[in-house]
Amino acid sequence: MNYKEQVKFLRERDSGFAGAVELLKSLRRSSSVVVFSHHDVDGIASAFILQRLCRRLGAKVVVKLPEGFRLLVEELETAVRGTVDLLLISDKGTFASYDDFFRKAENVLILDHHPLDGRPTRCTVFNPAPEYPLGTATALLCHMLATQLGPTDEHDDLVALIGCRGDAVFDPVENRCDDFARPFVERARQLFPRLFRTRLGCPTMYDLVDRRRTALVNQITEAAYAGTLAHYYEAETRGGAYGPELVFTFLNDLARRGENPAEFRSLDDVLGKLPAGAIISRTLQRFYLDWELLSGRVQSPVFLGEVQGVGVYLAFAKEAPSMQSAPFPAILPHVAATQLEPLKRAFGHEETAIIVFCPKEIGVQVSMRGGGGVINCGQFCSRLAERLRRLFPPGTGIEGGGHVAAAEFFAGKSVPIYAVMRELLWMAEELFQQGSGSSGGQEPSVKVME
Ligand SMILES: [Mn+2]
Repeated sequence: MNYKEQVKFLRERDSGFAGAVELLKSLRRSSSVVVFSHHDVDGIASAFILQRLCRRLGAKVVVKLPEGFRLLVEELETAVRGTVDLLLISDKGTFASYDDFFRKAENVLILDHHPLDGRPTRCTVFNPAPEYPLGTATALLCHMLATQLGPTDEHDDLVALIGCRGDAVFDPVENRCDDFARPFVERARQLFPRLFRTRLGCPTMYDLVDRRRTALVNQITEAAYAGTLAHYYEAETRGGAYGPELVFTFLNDLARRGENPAEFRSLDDVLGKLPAGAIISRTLQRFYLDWELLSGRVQSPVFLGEVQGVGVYLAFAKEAPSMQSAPFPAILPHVAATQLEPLKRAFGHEETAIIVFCPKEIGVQVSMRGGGGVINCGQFCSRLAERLRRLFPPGTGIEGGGHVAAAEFFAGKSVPIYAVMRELLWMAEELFQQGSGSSGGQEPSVKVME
């Protein structure tokens, strides 16, 4: 099936997709739309595609990229006085509580690829996660809608590709691609062969297996990722732009500049000549320095045990100084993930998983990566949150969840470090005793993820 056929198939067979198309089609010239999208690369890419789509359909659109995963009612209240015709929530989870937002909007459309958290009944939901648990990004879902309601251009294509790369849907260096995204990624490869070409060079945060090679699309996506952190760096000096908005502005400026992305040969071609690109470039240099610093801190994780051939390791380390107040896995867990391959090779495991225990100024962040599909990182983190919530009063900011191979846990400052570590080690022991990462217990819901 090629991409066009896949979109047609979804239009005919997927009620969520069809519902989303109908809602967007009903937009009029006077319609007001507010888009709330996730602050990460995929979320920003989604917002870019949705804003252009809504404008093409004639609507007035406002984009918001607040930090954090779940859209909070206070954020909505502040952004929307009165009501809007359409509230679009992209890449921010599928929460049953989003049904409450109808008091601020005539219609609510959720575009998402995370495991469902309850079932919203009033919202229109396009989320293929139950059928395709791996392998898509919200930016791709947005691109599919834009394709159905067409026309799109090469900047929609480029940005959707960046969103997919940001969420590890494909890897040009390892030549890997998840099934659901394959038609789109293959089309993009034809359109932008230079972005996919493997080159020797400094590995990016996305080059986890072969640390000698990379590709331009990985470099662009890493620059965008670093850009989302800009306010943590610039805050120290001159109160710089909020990172996610900086990246969003940059993508729009790049589209306005009108060069064909197929012509890009280097990161400088992409970032150069634009003011926002210069700030992203500067942020990227700071990001590289922090990466160096943190590489030293996660060099020898502790071996905890093995489950069905999966070696489980624990790294205990501090985040970079500028990232102490970031309520998400800013840099350290990404650095730690580069240890998965070397540990596998050095100690002869079939697969590896790494748990990153990271006390910060604002609380404890635990991140989990890898697991080879045997250990479910998302389940592990949501259970850890569940256990700690039983021990501490509500309002202590304990949340956890995520995907099979990448998940997060967070507990606020009032939860002591030792309590999180104790529960974590108990859970690790249970994991080794059961000998399986996914058996037993009912599935708690998913609360936090990237
Ligand atoms: Mn995403």
